[in-house]
Amino acid sequence: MLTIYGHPLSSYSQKVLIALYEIGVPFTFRQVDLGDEADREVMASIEPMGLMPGLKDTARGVILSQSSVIIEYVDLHYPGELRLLPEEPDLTLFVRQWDRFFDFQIMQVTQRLVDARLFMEKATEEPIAIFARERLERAYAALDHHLRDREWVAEQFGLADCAAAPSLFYAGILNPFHGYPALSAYFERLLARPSFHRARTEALPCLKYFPFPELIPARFLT
Ligand SMILES: N[C@@H](CCC(=O)N[C@@H](CS)C(=O)NCC(=O)O)C(=O)O
Repeated sequence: MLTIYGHPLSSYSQKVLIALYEIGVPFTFRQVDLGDEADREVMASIEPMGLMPGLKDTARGVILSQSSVIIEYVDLHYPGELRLLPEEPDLTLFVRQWDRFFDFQIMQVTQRLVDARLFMEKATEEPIAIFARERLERAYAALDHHLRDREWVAEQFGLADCAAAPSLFYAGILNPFHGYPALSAYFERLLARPSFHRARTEALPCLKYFPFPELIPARFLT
């Protein structure tokens, strides 16, 4: 009934996979290779820019993109025991706010470092990398403060934590969490979460394509 289009290495795809594993809903994963023209067309038929992930729900005739929207959709129509968005509207806003924080302040900034390495000359890469690392440090400080007395971003594990896991995984490889004890402890809790462990394990064969292989800690390679 549900098909997720994405790639195991893609952070936004992982975010959705983590959510679906948490919810416990059955689905098919259709791996998309954006280097392949036919697959690019498939993705463009789901998301206007051809970005992953996407969702098709044949039972309800729904096609959706945007990781957060997909997760909200599945949480609403195929709820599991653990709800990833709170019932209470004000609490939902709080969770959405932090979900966007991880997407915009962690993942997008990390993506700049990756794009600069992949697509730019060394002389152009360097100033972009300095700026991106400064942004990450600011975001880490904000998260460290927020997570001082919390197990998860909100009262219980939810949407924002699904966004946090892959974005912090990649950000932490490029710019480790030195000097942020609450953030480091939170990241260890995310690593121990079975849903994230499963998504990471599925991505292992592709991790060699990450453009900073020398920075990947050994414990992430098994
Ligand atoms: N806001 C989107 C971001 C989607 C996105 O940037 N996906 C990346 C993969 S992680 C992508 O498809 N990149 C391919 C490209 O930029 O051409 C979401 O939350 O789903």
